[in-house]
Amino acid sequence: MRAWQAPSVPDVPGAAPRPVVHDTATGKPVDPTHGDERAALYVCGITPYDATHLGHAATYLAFDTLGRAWRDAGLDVEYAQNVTDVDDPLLERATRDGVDWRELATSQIDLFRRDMESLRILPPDDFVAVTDEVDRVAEAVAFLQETGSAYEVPTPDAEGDDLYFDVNHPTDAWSLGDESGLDRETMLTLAAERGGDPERPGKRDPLDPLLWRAARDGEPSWDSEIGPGRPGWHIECSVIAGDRLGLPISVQGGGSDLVFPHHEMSAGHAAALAHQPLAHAFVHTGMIAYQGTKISKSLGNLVTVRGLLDDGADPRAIRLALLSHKYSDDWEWFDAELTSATTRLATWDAWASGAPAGHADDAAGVASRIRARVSDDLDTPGAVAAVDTAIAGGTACTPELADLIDALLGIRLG
Ligand code: 5CA
Ligand code: ZN
Repeated sequence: MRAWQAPSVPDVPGAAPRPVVHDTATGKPVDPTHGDERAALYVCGITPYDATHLGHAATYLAFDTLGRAWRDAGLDVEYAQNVTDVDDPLLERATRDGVDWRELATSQIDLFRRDMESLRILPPDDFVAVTDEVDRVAEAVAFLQETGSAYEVPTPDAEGDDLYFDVNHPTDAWSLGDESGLDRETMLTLAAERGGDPERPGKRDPLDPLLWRAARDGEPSWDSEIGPGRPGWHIECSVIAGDRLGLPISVQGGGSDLVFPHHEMSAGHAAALAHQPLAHAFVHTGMIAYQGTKISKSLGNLVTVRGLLDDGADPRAIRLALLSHKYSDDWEWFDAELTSATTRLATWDAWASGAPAGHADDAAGVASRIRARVSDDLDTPGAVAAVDTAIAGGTACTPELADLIDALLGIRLG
């Protein structure tokens, strides 16, 4: 499906160091490309039933920064992102609001595209709706069934049976806990909170996740080689990442709410399908809270990108406010974040558009500090501080330095 309009990214002479990022699976900083000239990024996309909130924006901005850092280091980047355009939360919201689920998804995907464009987020090369991949998912589930990783759970209220993944079926490249490192009790709690069904009778293991939901009355379904139904959640990302990028990819990304079960199970499915690990690194953004709780569509404590823009915010100030926090931290949004980012942006703009007073010689040093900070686990607060320090110290903003700020931080000054 069509992604969104790419922002311009200046080419800047010289090259940044190769980025290292924190890998959740090993708990260590790694170069997830393993020294390759190609970097393959998959980021879990939205479930389109409500507007893009600041938590989404921060997550996609973190991986935008990684893409920019890779490009600046001279790598070829391939990027895929899904859209979960059929799933229980979307269907429930459509029913609640009395709208067609397809129309709800289409309108929210459009809004998301506009928000991403406003924030100058680099689009994925492949922006993939799950409803366009149902055949591929069914084919993958059929393969898992043939090879012993998938089994039927009796489903009296459906046409055919639901299919589940057997987390204990041995695979070469994954065993339960490899990605998240969590103990079983925590896994059971998180599975129940995050779309799993540990209580469902008839499963081999309470943690086994749904691969294929057999057709029910009143629910969307597709005919397929495994009968009529629709994809489970985790398998969509394993199939799309594998098909579009080839396994293993460099980075599987998303918010920390996806560590378990989503990324753990996606890794399990990928291993069972391809005898390969899903990714060299699993990179997770922290959760942004508002009014004391994680911002969430289901909780309703939303600060939306659209709302801030409609109130007159400069999209660059939203970007700068988010970049002033470390991507992997959990933090809380206060309205004052935007005020201070707007003030900082005005100072930066005046610096870039003023007469080039100050020491031009130092500009190259500032550029390498920004590059060093961003490639060190996307330390954008460090990069922002490097610009602040340069301004305070009287360094001139050369056109090359302004281009580097644009290329890495996505903020065009002046
Ligand atoms: N469609 C699935 C992924 S396959 C999904 O989680 N969709 S989502 O719309 O709920 O979230 C989209 C992305 O935003 C995910 O990477 C999620 O981890 C991230 N996200 C959601 N809420 C927050 C938050 N409060 N702070 C930071 N990131 C968040
Ligand atoms: Zn996903």
